[in-house]
Amino acid sequence: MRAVANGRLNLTQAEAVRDLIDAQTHAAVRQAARQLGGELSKRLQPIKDGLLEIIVPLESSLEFVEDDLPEDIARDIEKRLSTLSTKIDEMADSFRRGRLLKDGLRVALVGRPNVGKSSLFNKLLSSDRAIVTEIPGTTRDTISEVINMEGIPVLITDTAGVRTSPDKIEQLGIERTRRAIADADLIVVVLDGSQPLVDEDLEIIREASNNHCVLAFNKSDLESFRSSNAQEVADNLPLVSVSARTGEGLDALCSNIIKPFTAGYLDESSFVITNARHYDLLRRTSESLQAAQELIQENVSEELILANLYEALRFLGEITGETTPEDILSQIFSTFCIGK
Ligand SMILES: Nc1nc2c(ncn2[C@@H]2O[C@H](COP(=O)(O)OP(=O)(O)OP(=O)(O)O)[C@@H](O)[C@H]2O)c(=O)[nH]1
Ligand SMILES: [Mg+2]
Repeated sequence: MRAVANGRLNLTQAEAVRDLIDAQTHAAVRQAARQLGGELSKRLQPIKDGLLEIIVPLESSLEFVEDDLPEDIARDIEKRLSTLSTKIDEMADSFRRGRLLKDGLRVALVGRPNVGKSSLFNKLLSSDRAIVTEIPGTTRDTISEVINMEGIPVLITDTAGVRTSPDKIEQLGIERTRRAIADADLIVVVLDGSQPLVDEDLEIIREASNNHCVLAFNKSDLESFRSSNAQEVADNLPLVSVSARTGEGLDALCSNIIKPFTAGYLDESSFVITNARHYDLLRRTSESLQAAQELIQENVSEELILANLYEALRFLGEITGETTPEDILSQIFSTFCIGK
């Protein structure tokens, strides 16, 4: 990390320091460290250079050519712009995973009383955080803890079992369960697989299936366990058999929890955009590049095309906080010979 050693950080590196402090998992630390090492700026540089290589001939043609851009040059510029915007779009798209690494997911464990939500919660945390008893209605208040699922920080919430209860405290707890359901990115409906499903289970499944959800058939260690009875009620929902007692099926549960959000692209080694400001500027860069491409196709004057290209450069410069349009201009004319 030479950039740190010589004591000067650019904007993205300063942002990385903040991310490093906030990081909740090793994967988030790794991404922040890469950004601190200047990786984002290094990845942006060839794109900026590529843009300058388009801007310079366009500027010179503005000065020396009276007519429209020659057809072959226009097609060449169009091709280069499309390559650059593909690169930008790839970087911007990585924000989906980057946001996940940084902000994580909210997952609520929901179900009838006594199905084993708190037991599962404790097993996932590897600690006896929540009270577990054989008495239905044990959990009164929601409790949340962050756990690491394949590099993603997951805020997992144990909730009060859902049922109609005359008990005032339990009713308040169930209200909080409803709030946790509303806040969750995904709901794990916990079911007691050692018993036939009842109407309340079906009602909870129906409600949860409006959101991302996974059905966890718990107590797979018991003789009377059967997960098959759920298939007809929810044949399109992901379903896992688990035992909070033995820990069986927990890995499968975790991978089903993160699957809808990672869509199979969990590549630890790839660099990702983790910052909403960077994402926003990349999107805007891409829009400017697309606008420039359309103008070239329409044979519009070079000035208008250039305006979009300068705008794209400015957005990229804003990411690292290094460049202003004036700097870029003087840079162009000092480092490129345009044949004057
Ligand atoms: N055999 C077996 N028993 C379990 C398992 N998970 C939970 N239990 C038992 O089921 C009972 C209820 O467990 P809890 O974790 O308190 O259930 P809960 O869903 O949190 O219940 P409420 O807080 O009342 O809504 C306890 O006696 C647990 O020991 C399991 O995987 N296997
Ligand atoms: Mg409980």
